[in-house]
Amino acid sequence: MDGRDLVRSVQAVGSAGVAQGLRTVRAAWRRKRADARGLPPRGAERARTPGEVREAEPGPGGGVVRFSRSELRVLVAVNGAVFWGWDGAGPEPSYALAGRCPEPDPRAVLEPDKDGGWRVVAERVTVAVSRHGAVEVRTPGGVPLRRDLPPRWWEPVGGGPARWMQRSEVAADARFFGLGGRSSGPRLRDGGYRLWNTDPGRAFGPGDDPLYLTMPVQWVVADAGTHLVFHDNSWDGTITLREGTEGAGSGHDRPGVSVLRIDGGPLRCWVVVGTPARVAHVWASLTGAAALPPAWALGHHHARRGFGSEQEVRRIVAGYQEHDLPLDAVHLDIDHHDAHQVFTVDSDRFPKLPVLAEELRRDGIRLVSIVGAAVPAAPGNAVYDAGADRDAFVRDASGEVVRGVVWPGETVFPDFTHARVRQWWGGLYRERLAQGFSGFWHDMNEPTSFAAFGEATLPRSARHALEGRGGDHREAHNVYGLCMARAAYEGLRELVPEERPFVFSRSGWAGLQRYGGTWSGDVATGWAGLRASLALVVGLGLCGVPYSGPDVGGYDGTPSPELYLRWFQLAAYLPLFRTHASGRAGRREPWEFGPEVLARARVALVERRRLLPYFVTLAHLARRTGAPYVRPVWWGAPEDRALRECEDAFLLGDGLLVAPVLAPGVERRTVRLPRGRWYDTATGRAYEGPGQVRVEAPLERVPVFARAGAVIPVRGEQGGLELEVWAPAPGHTGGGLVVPDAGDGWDEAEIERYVVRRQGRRVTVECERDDGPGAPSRAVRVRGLDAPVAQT
Ligand code: MIG
Repeated sequence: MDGRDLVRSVQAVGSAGVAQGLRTVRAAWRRKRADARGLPPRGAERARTPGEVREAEPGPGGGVVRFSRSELRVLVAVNGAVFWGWDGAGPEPSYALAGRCPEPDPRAVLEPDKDGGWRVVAERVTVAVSRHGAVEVRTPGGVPLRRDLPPRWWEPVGGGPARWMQRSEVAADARFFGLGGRSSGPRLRDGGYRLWNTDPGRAFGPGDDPLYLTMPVQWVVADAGTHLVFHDNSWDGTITLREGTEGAGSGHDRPGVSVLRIDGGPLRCWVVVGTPARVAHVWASLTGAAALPPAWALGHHHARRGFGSEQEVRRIVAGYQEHDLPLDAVHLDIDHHDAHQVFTVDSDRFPKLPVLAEELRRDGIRLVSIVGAAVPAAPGNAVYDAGADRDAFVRDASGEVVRGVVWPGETVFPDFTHARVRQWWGGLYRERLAQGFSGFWHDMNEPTSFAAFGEATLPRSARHALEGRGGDHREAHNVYGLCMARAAYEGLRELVPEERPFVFSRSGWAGLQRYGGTWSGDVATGWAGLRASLALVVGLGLCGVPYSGPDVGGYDGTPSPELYLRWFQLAAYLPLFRTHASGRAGRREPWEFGPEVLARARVALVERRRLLPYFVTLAHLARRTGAPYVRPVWWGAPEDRALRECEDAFLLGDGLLVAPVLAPGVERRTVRLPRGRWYDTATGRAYEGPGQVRVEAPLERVPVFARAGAVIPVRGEQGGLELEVWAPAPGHTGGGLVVPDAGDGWDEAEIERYVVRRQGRRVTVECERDDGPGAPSRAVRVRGLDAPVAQT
C-alpha cells in the first residue's frame, strides 16, 4: 500500500463510514485473489523482431511485406490515411473506427524501394518499409515525418498475449500533443504517459498522470509537417516522449523520440498527414462525427455535490434569476439518489422531481443527472435484479460475478462491451426521462471500484464479451466508458427519437465523440488546476472529442474570489461551461464571492449568451469537419515555432483568440498572435501578427482577439442572430460560416457562407447562395474599421 492508496482508503472511511472502509479492504483482497487465479503468471518470454525482408505481395492500397519472422500489412486509404499492422493485424475489429475501414486508395501501389525495401507512393504521403521493417512516413516531397523502427515482441513461452515495444523518431523540432486528457499539456513534455484510464482518487493537478480518459493518439507538429498517429490498441501501455534537440546548424540534430510499450493486443497504427484542419477531418472520418449537443448544453450549467433537496435546487435557480444571471442547466449529483443507487431518487428529499423539472424547463433550465457505472449488489434493487436475470454483470475467470465497492457499497459492473447489455442499460434511461432529466453525466466509468490497496478498478482477469470475441479486462478496461456512452446514446435515441441525446462521460477512448463529450473530472482547486483545465480541453479536442470543460473553481476546495473569477472567465469560452464542486468544497454560486465577482461573472455569462450562436456554429462545424471548437494557437500556422510553445491561449473557432488569465495578480499579459491582423475586442485596437503583444487583462475580463475578416454570429438584443463582422485589413478579404440552430431535433441546419470585402473605408458582406451572392438576411455590425493599428 503506498501513500496514495492510504489516502484513498482513509478518504473512503471518512466519507462513507467504517463499513465502507472495510469493504474496500475486502474488495482489494478479492481483486488480488481473482488475478492470482485468473491470470497466468508472467513466466519466461521469448523476444522477437521481424527479421529480414523476404518478399512482398501487392494488394489494394498497398500490400503485405513478409519478413523472416513476421509480416507487415500496409494500406493507404482513399482519404489519405495510412494504416499498417504487424503479424496479420488489420484495421478491424476496432472500438475506435466509426464504421468499416475506409476503402483503399486504388492508385497507391506497393513497389520495390532502394536497399531491398518496399514503398507505397500515394498522393499525399509516401510510406517506405525498410529491409528490417522500419516504416517511414514521408511528405509527397520526400521529407520524413516519422520513422517507426522495427518493433520488438516478448512472447510468453507458454503462450498468451505478447507485449511489445516500438520506438519512433520524429523531427528534432517536433512537439507532441494529445494522448487524451492530460493535465500537464497541452504540449506534452518529456516523460512517460500511461495508457490506462484512471480515477486518481483525489483532485488532480498538472503532472498527475494518467487520468480518466487516455488514448493512444498523438499529434506531432514540426516544420516539415503535422501528423497524427493512432495506435489502435486498448491494452495498458506507456508512451515515453522525448523532444529532440537541434544542433544549431552543426548537422547534429537529435531526433524527437516516442517509445510505445504495450502489454498485449495488436500492433497496428494509423497515420494521418496534412494541415491541422485536414488531419482533424480525416481523424473524424475514421472515428466518427461528434454528436451535436443541444443548444442549451452550450449555455451555462450549475452543479455541485450535495444539493440536498428540491428546495435547495429552487433556491439556487431563484438566486440566478434574482441576480440576473443566465442559467441553462442544473446537474444533480449522486446525493439525489436513494442511498447513492443509480437510477433511483431519494423521495424524501426529492418528492416531486418531475414537477420541479417541468417548472425549470418552463424557465429554460434543464436538469442533468449523474449516472454511475456501478450497480449496487443488492437483491431487491430493481437494476440489480434485472441485470442479474440477464447475466449482464462482469464475471471473473472462475465465473463468479465480480464485486467491487463504489458509493452505494458493494457493487457489480455491467459488461458494456456486450451489445445485449448495452441495449438493456440504454433502456434504463426511461426512468431518468420520467423524472424529467434532459441530459446525462456519466461517472466512475474508468471503471472505478474503491480499493484499500492495488488498483481501484476491476481485476485484470475479469471477463468481457468484447462484442462476442471474448477477452478480459486488460483489453476492455480502456473502452469501458466508451461502451457505456454508446449504450446511453443508442438507448436515448430509441427512447426519445425526436431529440438529440446529451451525454458526457468522465472516461472514454478514441471515438467517444460519437456519443457525447467529457469533462475534466476532479481538477484541484488552485491556479495549477486552472491551467490543467485548459490543457485537458485542448488535448481532448485534438484527439477528436471537442466538447468538454472543467469544474469551474476546481473540485475540491474553496477558490479565492480571484481564482473563481478567472476560472469562470476561462470556462465562458469553453464548450462545457459548468460550475461544479465536491460537497466538502464551498459553494459555487457566483454571488457567494462578493459583489465584484458577481458583477464580473455576470459579464462573462452575458457574453457567453451573446456568443451562443457562435458556439452552435462551432458545434456544427466540429461535427462536419472534425475541427474542435477550442484549438491550439498553432492550428492555422503549425510552422510558427513560437506558437507551438504557447500554452496560455487558444483559438475559439476560426474567428477568436482567447487569452485567459491563469495566474494570480495579473492585470496585463503578453499574447502571442498568429499572422494576420487581430483586434483586441475590448479596446478595439488592432495588431499585426505574427508577434507578441502586451495587453490589459483587468479583473473585469480576459483578453479576447478577433481575427480581421471574421464573421461571428451573435445573439442580438432582441434574441435574433446577428453578424459581428471584423473589418479585413486593407487589401484583404474575410468571411466565415454560420450555422443557425435548428432546434434540439435532427433537422439539418443550413450553412450560411459569408464573404467579407474591404475597399478603402467600406466593408461589404455577401451571403453566397445557390443563385449567386446576395445581401445577408441578418443584421450586420461591422467592427474594427476605425481601429488604431499598433505594431507588435
Ligand atoms: O467518487 O458523484 O468526478 O464530479 O461530483 C466521486 C460524486 C464521485 C466523481 C466526479 C464528481 C462527482 C463525484 N464523483
